[in-house]
Amino acid sequence: MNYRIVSDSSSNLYTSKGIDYVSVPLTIYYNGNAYPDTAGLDTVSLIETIHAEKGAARTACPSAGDWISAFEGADRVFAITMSSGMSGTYNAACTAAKIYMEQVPDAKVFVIDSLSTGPEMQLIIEKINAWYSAGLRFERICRCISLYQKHTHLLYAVESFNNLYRAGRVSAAVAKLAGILGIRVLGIASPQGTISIVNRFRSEKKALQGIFEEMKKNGYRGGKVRISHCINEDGANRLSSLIRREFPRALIDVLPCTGLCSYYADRGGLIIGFDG
Ligand code: X90
Repeated sequence: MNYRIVSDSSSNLYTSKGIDYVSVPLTIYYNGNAYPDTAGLDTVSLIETIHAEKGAARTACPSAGDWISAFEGADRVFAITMSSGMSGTYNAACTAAKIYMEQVPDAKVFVIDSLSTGPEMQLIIEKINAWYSAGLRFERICRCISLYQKHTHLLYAVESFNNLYRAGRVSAAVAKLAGILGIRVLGIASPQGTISIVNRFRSEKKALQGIFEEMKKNGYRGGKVRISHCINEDGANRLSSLIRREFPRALIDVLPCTGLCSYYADRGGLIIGFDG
């Protein structure tokens, strides 16, 4: 049996160790150019350019055809998508799974709506890998993943909701919360996989403390934390230290956001996935 994990690029992972892994890019369109969110993208330079030019970009999710191409050659596929509450990528993956299973009758594709994005998708991908290495069968992993998702969470602290507002993903009222210089807004992925606001802070230091408090409120007890940052490695590292002060054995990993999450989390943004 040929197993594969396929996720859209909002997972921030272009590659992954373990089972065969393929990332399906979302695309950023800016100034008449298409920037697929692939390993070839210079994310930092694109984000800095959009900022410097005060420009507006738009994004598009992969098509069902893109997902099918990523499935090809595999008989057992775990397809992990960004929240269906935020993007059409989940619907595209479901259509692709249906077509692929008709075309390849022995193949099985399990589509997972992360109801989240970035680092929470990363946690799911790592878990599938761990269970696969432990020899669990496909159906068993599918059942276990649905249970695991009840124990993972996503928080984000951003300085701007501009791009999410432009894309119609947050209301004008929510966008205004982050509109004041220096203010950080802390949000959580709601159970429906949409943006929900938790609090506002006047400095990054307070925001980091706020993130940590919110993590504990959501059951964090020293387990896995995956932090993705948009041009803010310092902030991500400070959050790691804060967590380690209380939970010295915490399993923390810091990664830069790739294109899609960078564009929406915007400069300074932190996205945190954890289990608890
Ligand atoms: O289909 C598309 O073009 C993509 C649209 C995606 C819009 C949302 C991206 C969010 C990225 C920002 C904070 C995390 C919010 C997560 C809530 C579930 C990251």
